[in-house]
Amino acid sequence: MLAELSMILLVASVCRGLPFYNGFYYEHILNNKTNNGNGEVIHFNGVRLVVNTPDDSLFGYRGGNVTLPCTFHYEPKLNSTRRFRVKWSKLHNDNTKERDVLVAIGLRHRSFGEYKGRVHLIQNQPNEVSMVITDLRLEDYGKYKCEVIDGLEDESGIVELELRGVVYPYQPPHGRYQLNFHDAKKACEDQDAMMASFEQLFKAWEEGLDWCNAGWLMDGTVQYPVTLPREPCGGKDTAPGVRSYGERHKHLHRFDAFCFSSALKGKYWGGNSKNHL
Ligand SMILES: *[C@@H]1O[C@H](CO)[C@@H](O)[C@H](O)[C@H]1NC(C)=O
Ligand SMILES: *[C@@H]1O[C@H](CO)[C@@H](O)[C@H](O)[C@H]1NC(C)=O
Ligand SMILES: CC(=O)N[C@H]1CO[C@H](CO)[C@@H](O)[C@@H]1O
Repeated sequence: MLAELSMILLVASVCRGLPFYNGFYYEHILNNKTNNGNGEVIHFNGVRLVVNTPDDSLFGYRGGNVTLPCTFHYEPKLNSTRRFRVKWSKLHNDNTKERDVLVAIGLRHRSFGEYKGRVHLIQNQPNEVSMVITDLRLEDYGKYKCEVIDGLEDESGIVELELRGVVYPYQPPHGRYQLNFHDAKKACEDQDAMMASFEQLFKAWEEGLDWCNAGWLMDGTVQYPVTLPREPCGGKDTAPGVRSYGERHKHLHRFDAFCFSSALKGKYWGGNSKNHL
């Protein structure tokens, strides 16, 4: 009876320690973690898994390739190699949701959604799990999470990818402030571009973009960049900066648009908006 009870406790406490069940994880627990008999899993030699990613953003061009670096090591160093699983995911712009990009276990790997066939791992060293994205798309910019999972631990690092490109204001031929959010998004896409993010507009402002008409951004806000404060542009006595009208009604309110376009070095895809620059 006592033996039976301790058996149940053991199983219960082992299960409680698992964030999720899959065969892979469980196998490691059984083989690579010791059990002190009280149903408590002891950390294998106090080994810590460390994942390294670069602090600085990486830059790519649409149509180009980019490598998102990621390596890991154990502290203290292990004498033998361990099996691990790698998962790359993309964080949503508000950092809450994630989307799977690539999952690899040993030599098997799988890519997902719009990344299918465009991503692969490179492992030039045993502990490298960098990911290459080929044929970069405008929507690929953002934060990627490199997650290494083994029986002991699950650690991750973040890599930020930016696309080099041009932000430009767009106003349709029939005049100013004609576009609701959805029209603006489509107008950018029709020019082989995408609606700009706030970060992209801010960067363009830092590089000197000055435009007096307010335009939609990807996050549903309406803003405009002012480098030289002046009377018809919000007032002479105001500070230069990106001015915001805040979030606007996506159907009812009408403004211009800020679009973002990127191309391999030497090419320029600006659509018909060159007139406006
Ligand atoms: C990107 O990588 C693919 C496959 O490795 C290669 O065929 C292509 O030429 C590369 N593109 C550029 C722009 O380097
Ligand atoms: C690795 O090997 C060295 C010497 O061979 C040994 O002292 C050390 O404890 C080993 N480390 C681990 C984590 O097994
Ligand atoms: C089942 C399993 O993956 N066991 C691993 C336990 O750890 C040793 C090295 O520490 C690996 O060689 C085994 O493959």
